Amino acid sequence: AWKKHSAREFKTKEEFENEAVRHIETTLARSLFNCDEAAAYAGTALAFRDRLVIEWNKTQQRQTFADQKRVYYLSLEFLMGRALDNAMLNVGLKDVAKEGLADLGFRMEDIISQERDAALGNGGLGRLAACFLDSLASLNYPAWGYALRYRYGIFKQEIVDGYQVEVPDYWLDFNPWEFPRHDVTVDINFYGSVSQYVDDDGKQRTVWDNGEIVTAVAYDAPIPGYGTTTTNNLRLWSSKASHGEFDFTKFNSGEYEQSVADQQRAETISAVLYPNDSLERGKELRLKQQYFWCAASLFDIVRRFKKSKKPWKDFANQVAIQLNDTHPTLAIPELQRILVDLEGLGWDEAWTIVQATFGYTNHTVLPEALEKWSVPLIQHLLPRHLQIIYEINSQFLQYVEKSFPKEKDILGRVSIIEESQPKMVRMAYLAVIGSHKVNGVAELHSDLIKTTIFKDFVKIYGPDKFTNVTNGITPRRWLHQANPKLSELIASKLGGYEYLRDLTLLHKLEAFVDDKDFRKDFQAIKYANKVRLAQYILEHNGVKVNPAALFDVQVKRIHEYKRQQLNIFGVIHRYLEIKAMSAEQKKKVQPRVSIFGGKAAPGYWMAKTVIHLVNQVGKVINADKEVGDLLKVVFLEDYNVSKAEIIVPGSDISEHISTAGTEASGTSNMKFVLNGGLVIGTCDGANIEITREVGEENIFLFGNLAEDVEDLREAHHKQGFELDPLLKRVFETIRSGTFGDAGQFSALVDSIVDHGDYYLVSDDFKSYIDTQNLIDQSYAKQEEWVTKTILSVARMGFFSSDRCIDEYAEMIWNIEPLKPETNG
Ligand code: 26M
Repeated sequence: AWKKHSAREFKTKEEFENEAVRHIETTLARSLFNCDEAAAYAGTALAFRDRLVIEWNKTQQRQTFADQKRVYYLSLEFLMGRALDNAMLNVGLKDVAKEGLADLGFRMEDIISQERDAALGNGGLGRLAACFLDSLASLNYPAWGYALRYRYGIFKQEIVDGYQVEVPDYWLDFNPWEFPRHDVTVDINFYGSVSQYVDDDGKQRTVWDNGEIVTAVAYDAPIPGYGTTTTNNLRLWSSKASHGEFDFTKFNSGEYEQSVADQQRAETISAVLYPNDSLERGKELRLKQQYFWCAASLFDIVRRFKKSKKPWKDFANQVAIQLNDTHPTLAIPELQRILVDLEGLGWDEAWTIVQATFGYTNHTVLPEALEKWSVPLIQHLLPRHLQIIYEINSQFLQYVEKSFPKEKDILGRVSIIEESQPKMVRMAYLAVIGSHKVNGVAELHSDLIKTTIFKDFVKIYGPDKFTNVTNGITPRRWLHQANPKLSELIASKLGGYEYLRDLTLLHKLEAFVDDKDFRKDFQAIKYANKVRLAQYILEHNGVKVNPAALFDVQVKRIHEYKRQQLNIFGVIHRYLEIKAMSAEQKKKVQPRVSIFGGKAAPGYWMAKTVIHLVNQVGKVINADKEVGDLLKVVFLEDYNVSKAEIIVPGSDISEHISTAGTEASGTSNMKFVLNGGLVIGTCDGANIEITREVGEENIFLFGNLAEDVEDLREAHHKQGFELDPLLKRVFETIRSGTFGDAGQFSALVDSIVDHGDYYLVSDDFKSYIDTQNLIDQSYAKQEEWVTKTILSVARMGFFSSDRCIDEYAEMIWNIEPLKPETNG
């Protein structure tokens, strides 16, 4: 009797309306008389959710019975954005829903924009994890994501008087996409003590207990694939006091306040996403988050494995765990602890399993971003794990000593423990030692980690432990969803949407590069997307921009290494040039709109100064009648995934201008090109591979190369350097107070003039300006420009996250897809 599910299928708009209305009236208990956009969103979301849930259950059942290897992606961040549009497109019934909503008096865009972004991430690393989930499901890989269910995601950015102000992002008011699993809980231990005893078999055993216990509760979200019924799971852990709401023993004995305080203390663990994306600050709560999440996830994974009744030696044939950066590195000593202390395996046997299970992805070479935790802090919070880390280190160092008996210094260099005051645990080294594969995220980056931070480890383990998997993006969200008109035009030429499942098929577009109608349509779509972006800018910034101008976009986290300062100094230079022109000369200027967006970490003063400068420069230039439409400058508030979906399709040129060797990959560069924009960039990260794919005539590269950066910095230090004269003029303008009190910007200017210009802004300035001028000339030749953009789109197939996931699956995880049964 329980064999059949009662799937609420709908195929027609009438059936969709029935489902949506049923949810509005019964699930939400609302009368249709006051059905507003929020209610219409809820009804639509719940109707599609029903569809997903059925497939989700089936997928999980199928994966359990199939008895094959699964991959678990451990990431503290999943920057998912909105779910409804994605769900509608994946189920394939967006048009049906659109007609149904129209009958009910609503426009699809308005309904979609009711949803709050799931903003559980900072930037590139978190968005990559989200693209990976989409690809894993679309390619039918059995995969789960594990993260924390933050009550507050990345803060909302408000710009007040030109300054960034952080506002909390409480996103859980109404979230139809998550399912609380109050029956799936794990008790997590902190602090306490370690003791030893001899068990019944005479074996020496270690126990860790008597600490503080916090309970992890699972919340699951369905991850639907595109063009398949496979629906994977994203499991988010929420923390709560282990004794439930509050402790009644304490309550009854008058310790009510303490009881509530305990409850809050527990809930604090999953309360908020840390908003840094580079600087490591060593806060205890952050370490608690990491352990809480790693321990809950591993318990869950091991519990699932144990249900299969397989011997432990099969563990790594059933389980692959990928560490997204070093944030989940504690999973390594945790699995070793489970195997040795709880399951009674021998150390070596356990360690073999651990190494075979984990893979580690590195996302940065910036020294200030490499995670380190103080030994006393770990000793206090996780005493057993510290012992295990020391044992791992001791065995590793013995091995190194044996292999390199003559090298005195190597042991100190590669030790997991840095002999500083206090001692520190180097998490990246632990991650390398505990994994069977380590990968970088673009070719240059993967080469760099082998010659810099992990150089000694390449010697110790050999080069095969280190590999590259160049990042990718999902074409479903970043083309089909964000740019439906372009996606449709491409489908009309390629004979359908199959290219969304195999992006290399885009190469067939090259055949249409001279097709007049196609070019016209392609250009018209770009223009329409720019009109939409112009409307957005008018609404949110009150600045009227001309959609025929060249739209120049730099949207990403604000960081000195990403060099938004280079961009805004370039804008000031452009302004000065225009101001010096005669009316005749001005006629030849290519009008431009400079668009900035991105969040600064709340404690990162230099980054906040850059935001302030951009806003001040915009205020002056936008009001200058002599400049008019020739130059406009806007800073778009609160850049996030759903805003990227509007901004990316509306760009002509986007800036990816990090100091060479600092940006591991970059992924928005791929999104912009896929949407018919071109790139101005340095020879850094994935820009290099984009150049290889689209051809160097279709990208605007400039600046010094990674291999020269070190020497330039040294030269700055030893003999000082001559400031670029054009940049000097820019600084003089700032100092003269043109953009308000110059004191506000002195730290920024001084970092270049007086403090060695670590990010080589001055060294690259001339080359940047020249390249921007080249772009103006190139854009003026519209036919050539359109050719460049079409060819570029046609050549972007490589950058699908599907390719990327297939590479991980084959090289690192050794897993196979599990295809759902297909009908007919
Ligand atoms: C660290 C400590 C405490 C709190 C937060 C952090 C932290 C959080 C996120 C550190 C780094 C974080 O992300 C870094 C990141 O986004 N890296 C980017 O990863 C992308 C995907 O691989 C690359 O494309 C980018 O080049 C890289 O900067």
